Amino acid sequence: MPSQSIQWFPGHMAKTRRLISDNIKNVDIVIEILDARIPRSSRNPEIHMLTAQKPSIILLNKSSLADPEQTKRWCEAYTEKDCVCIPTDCITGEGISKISPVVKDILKERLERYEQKGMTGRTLKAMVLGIPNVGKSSLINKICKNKKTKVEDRPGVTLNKQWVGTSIGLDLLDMPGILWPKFDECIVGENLAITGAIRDQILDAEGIASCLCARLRKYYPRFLCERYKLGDILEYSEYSDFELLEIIGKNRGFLIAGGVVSTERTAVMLLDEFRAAKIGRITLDIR
Ligand SMILES: Nc1nc2c(ncn2[C@@H]2O[C@H](COP(=O)(O)OP(=O)(O)OP(=O)(O)O)[C@@H](O)[C@H]2O)c(=O)[nH]1
Ligand SMILES: [Mg+2]
Repeated sequence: MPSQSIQWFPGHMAKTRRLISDNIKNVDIVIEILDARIPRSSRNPEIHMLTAQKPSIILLNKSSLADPEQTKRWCEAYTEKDCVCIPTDCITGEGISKISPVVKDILKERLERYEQKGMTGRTLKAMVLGIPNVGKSSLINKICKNKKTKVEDRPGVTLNKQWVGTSIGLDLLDMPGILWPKFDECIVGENLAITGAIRDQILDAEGIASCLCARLRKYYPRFLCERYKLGDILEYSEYSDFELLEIIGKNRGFLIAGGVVSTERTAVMLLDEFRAAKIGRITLDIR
């Protein structure tokens, strides 16, 4: 299970940080993509250091999987004087058409300067940053309406930088996902694991699914009880999160020899169903 003591910093994270610092001077703006289901846990605490205070916009992506009320609150919280935050979804297309006008508005003084110098029609350049698997490459494909970058449902697909031209006056730089060396709180690591930003192969599925049970019973008990036929959540107040996972497996008939519940299969199922929003539209960082 991820915890403060575990270092999530494989070699390519160091390479990605170098890639950011080497290329940041060539861009006008940073598009920081957060996962709308974990707007706090998916925010890189190092980002300001790495991006040298470039203008930025924040996208809360995968918004169709997140709790709409929470997305609204997080957007308001992240929209400040120098920062605009919009919810987006690369599957439904929500918010995608707002990106270009917002970027041009933030950079309007720069655009005016270019115009005064006779450099009209200069394409703006944006670096797309965010944690692994958050949808950086998907966003670029959606904007350029073409499958220019490789997309897969696992973290660590994009391994190098890639410039992609678009028809909206914006060149986009796809980048590998970035995590940071140490999480300040266990919750951050757990949320990143639950949503799929950390390779499942290095995780303990039952531990992570138990963390998900903890969040769901606390914040979305009705969704949890409805999906897994649990009745009233209060009946389980004496049960640990792992015991609750066992009950879910029992109700689903995930049994092995001797009538024992396969908590491993149950864990994988619960994480899959959460990631596909089958339990409901859920946000794990509650505001
Ligand atoms: N539901 C939903 N799925 C999305 C969205 N954006 C991306 N995905 C899915 O998330 C997975 C990862 O997408 P990618 O675009 O490869 O993510 P990435 O940030 O480029 O990932 P890395 O290159 O590994 O860092 C794919 O299965 C996408 O289809 C979204 O807005 N909504
Ligand atoms: Mg990618």
